[in-house]
Amino acid sequence: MNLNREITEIAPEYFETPEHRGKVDKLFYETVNYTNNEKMEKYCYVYTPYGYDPEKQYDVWYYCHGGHELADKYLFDNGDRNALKCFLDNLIERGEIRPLIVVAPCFYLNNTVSDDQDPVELSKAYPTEFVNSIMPAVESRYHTFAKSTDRQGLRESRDHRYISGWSMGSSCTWFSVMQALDCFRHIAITSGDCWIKGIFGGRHFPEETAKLTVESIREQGFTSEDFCIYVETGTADIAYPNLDHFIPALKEYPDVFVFEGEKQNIGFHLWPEGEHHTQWRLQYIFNALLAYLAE
Ligand code: FER
Repeated sequence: MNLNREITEIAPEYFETPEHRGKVDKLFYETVNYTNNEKMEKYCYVYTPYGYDPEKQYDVWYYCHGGHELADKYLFDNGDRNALKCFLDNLIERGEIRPLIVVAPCFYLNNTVSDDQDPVELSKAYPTEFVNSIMPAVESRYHTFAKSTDRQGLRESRDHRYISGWSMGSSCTWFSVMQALDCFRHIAITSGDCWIKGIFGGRHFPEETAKLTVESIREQGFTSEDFCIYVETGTADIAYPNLDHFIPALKEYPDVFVFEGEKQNIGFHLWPEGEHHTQWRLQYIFNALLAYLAE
């Protein structure tokens, strides 16, 4: 892991179809609609690397999509026209990252985009589904380091779990940090701030947002040694002012966020001119993967 790894553009060859390709499955799971407590079936997408061997254990990386879009465009198996899958295949084939499982979950009810649901409530509810339904569905079906998929099993295997998000998926990720840090150690935030104080709260209330984030981590019994977080956006991205206010406010709490030195647990990276759209999204996640997984 290198939280200070220099950001690099994705070279064109990573978009070429490699010889050895992984697979993407659509995995259905039971969950509960958080608005009315009724049972609901949903799905997520699961990438398994080329040569996936159910006898071996794999790290697992979750990557949550943004607002007004769905997991369906993040990971799919359609030749190799899926950019994320294509560069995962290439990174693994070249031995640049170790083989792992990558999951694209969906935070919308019924896997359907909706403007009726409040984005803050949706992302606040996400960690419950994530830990109670998504992780158990994935990690009982595929071989990760979880010996069981109850909370205890997820807790004991947290060192092998990475969670990440894009845009509103980053709001889901911040809420997951605040509610379920016992279930994962590695966090990657791309272009999204923490919405505990409302939409764009990281910009409007940076000190309070930082304080609430830190308090929730302390209340869960964790310090800076128990997790790490890689944050990335671009200077022309709408998330930039939000993160640029919020992240520096975390510097007030060196027991939880260490920005440099041997015990560093947070890295903040800015792409000059980086914007809030798909091409940049891919650059951001490519670099987050390498920061954590480069061999
Ligand atoms: C942010 C900037 C933009 C953010 C989310 C968005 C969670 C989402 C925008 C959209 O869905 O259109 O800082 O943080």
